[in-house]
Amino acid sequence: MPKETKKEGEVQKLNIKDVTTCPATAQMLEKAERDGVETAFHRAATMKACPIGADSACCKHCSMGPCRLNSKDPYGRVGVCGATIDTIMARNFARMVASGAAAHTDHGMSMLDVFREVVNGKIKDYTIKDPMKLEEVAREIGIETEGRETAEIATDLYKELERTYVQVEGEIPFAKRVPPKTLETWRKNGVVPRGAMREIMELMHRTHMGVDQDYENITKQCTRTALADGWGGSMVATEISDILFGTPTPVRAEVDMGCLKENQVNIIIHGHEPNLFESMLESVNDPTLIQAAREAGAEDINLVGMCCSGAEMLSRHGIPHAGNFMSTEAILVTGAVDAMAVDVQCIKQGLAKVAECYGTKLFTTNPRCHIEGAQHVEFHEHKPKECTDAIVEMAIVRFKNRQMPVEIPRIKSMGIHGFSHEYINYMLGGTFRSSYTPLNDNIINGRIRGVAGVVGCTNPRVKQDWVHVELVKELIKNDVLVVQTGCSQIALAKAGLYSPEAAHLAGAGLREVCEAVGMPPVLGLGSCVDNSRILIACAEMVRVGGLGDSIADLPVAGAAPEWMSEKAISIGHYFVGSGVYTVFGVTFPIIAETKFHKLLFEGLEKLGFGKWGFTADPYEMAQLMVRHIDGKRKALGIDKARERVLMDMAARRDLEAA
Ligand code: XCC
Repeated sequence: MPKETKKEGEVQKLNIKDVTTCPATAQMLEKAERDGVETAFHRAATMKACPIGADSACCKHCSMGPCRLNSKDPYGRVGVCGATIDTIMARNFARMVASGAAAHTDHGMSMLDVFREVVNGKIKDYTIKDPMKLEEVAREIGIETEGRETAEIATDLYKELERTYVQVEGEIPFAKRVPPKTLETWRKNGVVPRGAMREIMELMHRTHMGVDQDYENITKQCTRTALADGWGGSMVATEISDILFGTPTPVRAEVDMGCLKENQVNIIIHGHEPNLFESMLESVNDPTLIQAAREAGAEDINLVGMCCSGAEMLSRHGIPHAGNFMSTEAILVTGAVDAMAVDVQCIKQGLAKVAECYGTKLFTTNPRCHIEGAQHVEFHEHKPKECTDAIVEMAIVRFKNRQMPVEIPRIKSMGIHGFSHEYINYMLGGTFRSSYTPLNDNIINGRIRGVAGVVGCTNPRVKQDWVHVELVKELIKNDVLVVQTGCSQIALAKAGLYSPEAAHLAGAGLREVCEAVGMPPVLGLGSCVDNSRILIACAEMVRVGGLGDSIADLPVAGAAPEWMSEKAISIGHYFVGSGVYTVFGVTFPIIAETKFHKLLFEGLEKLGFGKWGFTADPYEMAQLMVRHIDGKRKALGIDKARERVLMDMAARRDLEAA
């Protein structure tokens, strides 16, 4: 990464245009450097990634090591215990999956805890906002709903979904949603999850020193654990959040740092669990607190989201979103943030220092996540407003005593968000015949070539947002409909791809569908746990028919072009386990051409699963995905239809030119 030399007492200067394509973040990085404030971008420039760790050629699971193998000669030696490179890499990879799955599962469990207490009447501040969805989910997993009270169904649903976590034998409840042929593949390979806790525990055990030392067998449990995340922990998080807080429907909303307002008390919520954010939404609308803000000289209270809880609230309520993972420190540099409240996951410890530099109050709220230097105000689901009211009050005090000049980038982008699986169903099929049939039909007739999920983080090792945006532009140009979640969704929203007008960037076929339905060519589904909406959409595409019998038959692909977290690896692996070709960017933590690498990139597909792919280049990534989609179209015998449409497209172009 090009950089200038650092003088004593100064922050390492970056070539900012090399590290981000987000203009607001760039503006704030320049200011940070003027102010002598360091961010993760600066630390990434001065801290070279460990080359041994990057290749996963290091084992530190016991104190006979840590053992370092040589990634240039991976089979040249083994660890002290005799562990081969394949065992070491498989164990490291599996532990990333275990950690990522644990994060989503613990999040889902928290949602289920709230649901239980709402159902038994102990929590009064939240209610069941979407009883229709409650019934649908209950019906799908075999709970009787006919003529029963919502409370009764909810009690049964709680008991049933609890099995997702604690069950020790059998299959998790949402296995019932998996297309039969995909489920058959899972059963044949012994990877149907029993309960998420059991799978994660067993994976941690098997990757302990001296237990599972066969990379293929480790991968099996790794797949089972990842599936327990996608079809378990994450899916429960999404479904329960929809039931409690409402299922998203399309909503216009603004994204980027320009959502901050100079004359208002600005409060940012950053993290993952929607209950904190929902309560904050109540607090900022409390007339007493609004009055207090006005008395302090503010025009109002401005609530804004970041990262995944932001993406979720953007989808569900149209709350403005200020930016993705690599902008969380940069936004504090505006000096305009009066409080940032965080809960769990993707909260950089570096936030504490930047917040201190600008006098921003940084609050941790979850017992799982304290940060040295941040003020902890614990959030209790039974009395949620105690925490969020207190944070608003302290934000007002900070507003009143703002010490520094405020600089807010005047950049924001309007788009449409909130495309849940349920709404896609309705949007494509209409009120009285809601169905995925039109989607499948348009794929079969070739207007839409296929569907791609582009998701995941941003990472200071690559130019922020650039890989996401270039990849998605390439895909839609090639008539691939893109669905998104998390920080990737925010990257594209900032780039303006969430407006229906962005349809002109799509190929003729996709453009036609978008214009007919009035939708953007890129659909945002929410946060990272909401990747489970993509799984449900895939299952629905199989169920509707015409595109094969299993998810592995569908002309679909996935990508996380700028991933950084272990959760991303778990997500990637549950898509692969479900039958989807999934391409990651940045770097892949496995040595190419080893046996374990071949298993992930080729072998799993032969067993009926999907497979992994890797390239850091967005154009090559698009090519890999489009080629895979075309291969699936060919196997389904619908490639001819596509050719016909291509001719139609050419004919239309001639017409347009005439
Ligand atoms: Fe985190 Fe979820 Fe990644 Fe963004 S996309 S950096 S995991 S906030 Ni979820």
